[in-house]
Order: sequence, then C-alpha cells, then structure tokens
Amino acid sequence: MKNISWNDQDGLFLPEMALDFLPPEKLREIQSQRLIATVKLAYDHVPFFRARMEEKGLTPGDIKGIDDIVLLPFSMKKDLRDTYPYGLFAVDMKEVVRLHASSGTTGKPIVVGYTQEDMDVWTQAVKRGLLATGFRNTDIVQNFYGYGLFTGGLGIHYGLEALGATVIPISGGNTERQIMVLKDFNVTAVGGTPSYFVHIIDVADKMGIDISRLNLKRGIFGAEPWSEGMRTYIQERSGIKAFDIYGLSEILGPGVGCECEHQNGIHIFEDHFFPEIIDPETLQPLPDGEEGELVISTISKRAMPILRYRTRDITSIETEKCICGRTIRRIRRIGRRSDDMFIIRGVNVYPSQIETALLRAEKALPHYQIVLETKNNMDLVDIHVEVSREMISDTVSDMDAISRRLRHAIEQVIGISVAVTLREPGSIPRSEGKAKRTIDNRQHI
Ligand code: DLL
Repeated sequence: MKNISWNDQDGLFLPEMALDFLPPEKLREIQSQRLIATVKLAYDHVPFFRARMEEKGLTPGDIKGIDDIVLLPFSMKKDLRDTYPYGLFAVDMKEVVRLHASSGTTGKPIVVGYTQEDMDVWTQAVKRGLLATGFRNTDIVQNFYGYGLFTGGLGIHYGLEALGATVIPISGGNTERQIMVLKDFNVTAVGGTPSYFVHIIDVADKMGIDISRLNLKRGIFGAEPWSEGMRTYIQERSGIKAFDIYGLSEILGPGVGCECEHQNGIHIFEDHFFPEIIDPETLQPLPDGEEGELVISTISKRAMPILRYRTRDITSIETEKCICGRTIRRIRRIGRRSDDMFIIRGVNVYPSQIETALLRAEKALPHYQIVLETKNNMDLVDIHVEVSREMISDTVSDMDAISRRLRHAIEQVIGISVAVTLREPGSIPRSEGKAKRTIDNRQHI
C-alpha cells in the first residue's frame, strides 16, 4: 500500500480505507468505468432518464469517461416528485431491499430505494466516515438520529455496526431518557443533529449533569446546516470533538461525505458519489475553489441511479490537499442552501449568517428563530434569541445592552436593520431532528 500517509494516533488502517487514499489516476479510472456503467443502466431502464438524454441528442456511447459527465442532463427534486413513487428505479422491485422517504415542505414525499449492493456501499461509506473521525469498535455510541423513513438513524446505525461499535438505537426524543442513557451506559460517542445535541446539553445542565464530565469523546453531527461557531459552542460545552457528516436521501442518506480527524472540510467518497460545483444561474461548471451549487452523481448505485443532481447546497471544492493524506476531494462545510435564502427589502439573507453573527457577539446563545413579518406593508425581520439562565438575573439595562449588541452584530453581517427579541430560557421550540430556523409570516400580496 504505497503513497499512503496515515497519521492516525492508533495506527489503525483497514482495507476499505485504502479507497480514501487511491492515486488520483486510479480514482479517475474507477470513476470513468462506473459512470459509463451507470449511464447505460439508467438509459436502458429508466424511461425518464432516457427521454432527458434524447432531448440532448445523447446516447450512452457519448459518455466515454468521467470528463464527459458535463454533457449529461441535470436532475432535481422535482423529477423525483414527478415520477413518484418508483419512476426513477432502474431495477425490478424484487431487487429492492429498502425504501426511505424524505418529506418535502410541500405535498408528497420523495421515495428512494436500495438494492443489497447499494446497502453495502452505503454501510461502507458511513463506516469510512466514522473511521476517518476516529470512531472505533471500542466505542459505545448513542444514535439519536431519527429511525424510520428518514435516512439518518438507520444509515448511521449500519455503518456503526459494520465498524464493530456498540450501537444504542435510541432515535430522537425523550430527552431526559437520552441523558440517563448517556450517563448510565458509559456512552463514548454520539450521532444526531447538532441542534438536538445542544438541547440535550441544556436539559442535562438543568438536571445538574455536566456532560463534559461523562465519558463522551466525540460526536458525528449533520442533516442540517451548522456553523463553525456552533461547533465551537458544542465542543466547549460538552468537551467532545464534533465532526461533520454530510448526505442527502436522493443520493444515499448520511455518508456521501464526512470530515476526517482534522475537521477542515468534508471528504466526499467520490469513488461512489461524484461532486461538481456549478453556477446556479448559468448552470456552467465552476473550477475547484469557487463557490456555487453542489451537484452530485451516483456512479455505483443500482436501484436508483441519479445523475447530476442539483442539491441546492452551496459550497466549494477545496483545492489544497488535506494533511490526513486522503486523495478524495473535500468540500467546504455547508453553511447554507440556496432555498434557505430569504429576500428582505431586496437583500438576500441566509439563516447561517445570522447564526454566525449571534455566536460571534454572544457565545452563549445557540437557540434562535428568525421571524419574518409584514407590518404597514413593510417586511420586517425579528430575530428571537433565547437568553441563558445566568443572563436572566442581570438587570434590565444589561438585557438592553445585550439586545443592542446582537442587533448591531447581525446588521453588520446582513446589511439591513432587524429587531431582536430576547426570550426566556426554553421558550423557543426544540426539534428532535432538523431545527426549523425561519418562520415566514409575511403577507405576500
Ligand atoms: O439529512 C441525510 C443525513 C442524515 C445527513 C444524517 C447527515 C446525517 P435529507 O433529509 O434528504 O438527508 O436532507 C438533505 O440536509 O441537502 C443539506 O441541505 C442538509 N444537510 C445534510 N447534512 C448536512 C451537513 C439527510 N453536514 C439535506 N451540513 C442536504 C449541512 C446538511 N447541511
């Protein structure tokens, strides 16, 4: 195994990890072969995809290697909705061993399927991610991602089991029980959404339990945008190392990519999921390093091959090699989605900008909600921020000063005036899964 620099502290190197360190030419060869096979599979078995290829005057023979991926048509969430439930499946149902579904904000969910081979790829991808972040078979892991149609719970679960870790499949919710288990079962690692973990830390605090004094060492967080400020907050309050895992149902679920121990970008398992960045307006590919919309193609999936899927997630591909030595490319952490954005008085605003400003100004305030309203025909932004218990005891003038400081910090970042409403501890609704950050009560006329 040449060309591998692996500076993990326990020197563990498993065969599947070699895929993270392939020489770039070898990786491209694999990607080319897999893309050619995937295009053929989709063209032969998915009428929807064949029609899209024909519109562009393409046949599978035109795709001769990975560089030809740019010729292919894009796909979008709407395509999954329009072909609901099984219209994009490329294999007979008897080969499909698992279904998941993701509920959109409107109407019917989208349905995704996996063959046994797809399940094995998924499991190995999550396992590679877990290994890269330092999870080991000695870990006892509390998995509070939701189990069920959501891909988070079962996706992480299978990866953990394949690694040989001890999994506690607790799913989301019942926070007091979560804390009892964390403590009594000697849990060493957790997985779940970062917003729910923050809630767990708070509730533990109220119960008089300091999470940083338990056995917990690391956590694998994802399924929603979270900022670097949120990572610092989690790490400082709980004493664990917090890692970022990325994925989406349409492509796989968790495990499309994951950070390594160096926490500086998400390595994409690009021997299975090929990333591109495009300009969302012109749809033209952008060079590595430039920010745009992440587009991903599955190049080994059989039940439901998805080519050039527009994720709506905004990021860029890192140009520098990671010090871990992995040759698979990294994307910068995903702070925002193009459809999270709201426009207020002509200015584009992302919730993540507000989170970053809040945590920068006042480290202790991770619970917030952005309320959009219309008053006298004018659109207003009111940021509801929950204060901590210690702050509550301060004087009214101190509270005013906090509110002013927050308003100023946010206005500096987003460039428009906002209102800040300080709220009592525990008054902003908590989610056991993905947090809902924006409430849009505007009257659109
Ligand atoms: O959230 C899969 C997942 C489960 C990923 C558990 C990680 C951990 P969906 O419900 O289809 O799938 O939502 C996918 O969530 O397009 C992103 O906008 C967002 N997302 C997922 N992971 C991250 C992350 C799962 N690490 C959508 N950072 C994606 C930021 C994330 N956003």
